[in-house]
Amino acid sequence: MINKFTVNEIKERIEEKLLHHFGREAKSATKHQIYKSTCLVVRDIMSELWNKNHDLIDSHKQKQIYYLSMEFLPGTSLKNNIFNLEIENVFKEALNEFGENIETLYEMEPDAGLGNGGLGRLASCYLDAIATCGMAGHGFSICYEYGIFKQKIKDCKQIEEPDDWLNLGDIWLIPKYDEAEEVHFGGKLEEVWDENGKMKLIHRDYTTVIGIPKDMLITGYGSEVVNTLRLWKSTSPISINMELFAKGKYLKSMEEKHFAEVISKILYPEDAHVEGKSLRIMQQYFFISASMQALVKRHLIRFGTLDNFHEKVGVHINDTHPTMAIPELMRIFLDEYEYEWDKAWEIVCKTITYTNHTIMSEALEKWPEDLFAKLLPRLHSIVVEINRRHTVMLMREFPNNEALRNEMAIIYDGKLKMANLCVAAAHKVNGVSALHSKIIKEKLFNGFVKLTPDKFTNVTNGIAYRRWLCQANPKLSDFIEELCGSEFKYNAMNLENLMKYKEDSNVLERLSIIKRENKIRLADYIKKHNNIIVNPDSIFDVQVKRLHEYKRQLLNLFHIMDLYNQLKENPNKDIYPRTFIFGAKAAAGYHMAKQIISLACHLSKMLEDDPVVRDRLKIVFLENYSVSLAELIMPAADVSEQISLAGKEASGTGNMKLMINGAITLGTMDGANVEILNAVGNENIFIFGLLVDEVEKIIQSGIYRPWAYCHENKYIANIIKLMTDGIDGIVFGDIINSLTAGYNSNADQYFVLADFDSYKMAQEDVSLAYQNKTKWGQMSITNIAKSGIFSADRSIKEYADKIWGIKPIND
Ligand code: 26W
Repeated sequence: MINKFTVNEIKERIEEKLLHHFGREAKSATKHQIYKSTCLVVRDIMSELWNKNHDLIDSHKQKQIYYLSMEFLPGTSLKNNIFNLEIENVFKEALNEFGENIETLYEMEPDAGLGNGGLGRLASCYLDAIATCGMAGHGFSICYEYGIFKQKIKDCKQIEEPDDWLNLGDIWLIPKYDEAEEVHFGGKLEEVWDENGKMKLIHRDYTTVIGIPKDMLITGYGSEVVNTLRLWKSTSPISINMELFAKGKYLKSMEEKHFAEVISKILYPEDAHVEGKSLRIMQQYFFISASMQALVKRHLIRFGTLDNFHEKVGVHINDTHPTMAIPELMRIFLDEYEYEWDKAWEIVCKTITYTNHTIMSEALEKWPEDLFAKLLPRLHSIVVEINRRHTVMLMREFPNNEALRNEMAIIYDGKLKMANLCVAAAHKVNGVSALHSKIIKEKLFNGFVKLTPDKFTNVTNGIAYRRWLCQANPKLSDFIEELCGSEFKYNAMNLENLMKYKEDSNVLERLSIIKRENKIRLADYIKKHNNIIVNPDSIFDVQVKRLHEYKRQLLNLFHIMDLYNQLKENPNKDIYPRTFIFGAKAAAGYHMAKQIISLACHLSKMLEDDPVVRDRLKIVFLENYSVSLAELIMPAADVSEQISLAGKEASGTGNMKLMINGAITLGTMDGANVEILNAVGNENIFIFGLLVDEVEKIIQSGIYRPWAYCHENKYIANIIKLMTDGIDGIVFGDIINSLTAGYNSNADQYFVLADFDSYKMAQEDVSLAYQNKTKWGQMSITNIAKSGIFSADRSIKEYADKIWGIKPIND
């Protein structure tokens, strides 16, 4: 257990920070100063723990895991750290004595939004769980100066604004200037023969970029282990070229500095879509090279040799974005420590593990070889050699299957295929849900499975459920504690004790009151931000996630347009009131996604302007969906929309956050929805839509004719007509075209029209079920009770066991 502090101690510590950092006493300090001082006190407490367990780790010389990810989405830290350290009460009181409310301070903190969506948030949930489980595991990423853009909706269109989170957010970052690393770009390779007749490659004329670590300390719940998320900021060794400056070439004199600083300037707001951009390659290499050099140095200090590197260090690759860790470690072993290829390769393979997060072909990284070679000549030469050896092996194993060999190649058709490099090198590869892991084994990596079946495994995603339940939904969390005790905060499986109350009408009533209070809290936010008054007794039907066609926000909108058409045809139609809540950012260059946002917003206006429908149907599009906004939305949801085309959503994690807050899933047999169904049973979820195999069959046979639906299905025909006539005066031609265009075989790629009927029926079931209060309450409590398996603590224990081979520090 963590050291307990008295209110006075905390007060004194805050006063000390105010005085020494801001030259102020509490009575004259500004809110910002109090906020920052409070954060600094929490940071100190974490640092004290960090130092304590660092000594322990050093003395045990245990293996540590390094989780490499281009993205982390921590959201806010103050509330989370105070909760994890179980010191909220003393802070509350201490701040009270300064006349300050802790909640107000929580609200001041900007989100650290260094990620796009699921992949980044998962990385942050996992760091929380690693610390909670008492393990040594650290993150490495980039200290983006600008995180994921701030989304504004103006005239029903998405506008992107820069997110300068460091303004207040940097309070959590501890710069470590003396641990900076040099990273080299460009230049050329030269062959040099040494006196023993051995050829060495020398890298010359490169540009140097400096990586400066900014460390964020990571706490776990009820744990003394504090780990590190190391974020690298790029800078230049030369701030100004004085020679050029003296010649009056002012811009040129600062070119090198700009080149270096642009690397960590901004997060690519691209989700599940890659473009072969040189800045992205530089970002990847920058943080990988700095991280690997730092790891190797640290290992040498601890052990004096690299021979046991893989026994003490595990490097985990979060999707392919950090793949360069493989050739970069090879480079360090070969060039800097003069290892032989085979020995180096063996150690590297035993060090690397890899998680795949998507099978969408547009999201699989394939770098143009010429670009890669130009930016990273030494790494390129190493990948060429890895590929040469890989090809020899493939020739031996599959002599008669050229197609398979090409598919499995690391370099093919002028491209570096990063996923294949990962699978070739990693000793463990996993997918993120049972279904997804099955698909990667049967499809994407089938050739590799034939060679090394044991390499492949599954770890179903999980969430830092204390953030999503205890912190985001204190009323529900307190009620669970009242019923079942606090054990569920340590072991999520204990939520299952709630099943005892499934028939208890008082408990169900209390749950529905809590839900209503959370809906009112969200309704207040909606009133303030969207100026829409929503009815807390309507069904809150929620779809919050990145905007992507495969996630099918459009199918949701189709259903709403259908309801609208029905109400217009028969104003007396009995439709149970619904509030459809959307939150979604679209990648700035993703035209169709932006059109869909626009459609949602215009539809929202059209419904609101229509007195016949507005009390029964509402759309609320909440701008700037983020971790903090999610914390407000999840507790208020009745229905969780998880309606991706089967086979496309690797796992989903929003589905788990909504489930634990008592929302009922309306979903396809995709990703972790399948496991949610297994956990709660058929009667506590609404499943619809084509199955993976059915989708596959339709695609294979080439029989899909989306435009036929426009003639044969009157509901679809009416929706298309509505969109053609104009919604709030706008005709959404591109959307209509994308679904039905001519005889284009790509039309309706994600089977919106094929799944429409089935979705519509499931939605009718939802409306009916909701009107039976007891039944709905029982469904809801079952969902909460069965959500324990989706705890990130469970996922992390599986990673530790099956993939990383690590144990808690104190074991
Ligand atoms: C810029 C290229 C790019 C490509 C892919 C950026 C980001 C990606 C990610 C793989 C997208 C992503 O976030 N995938 C999601 O990962 C979650 C965590 O495993 C899963 O729950 C989601 O289903 C998956 O879409």
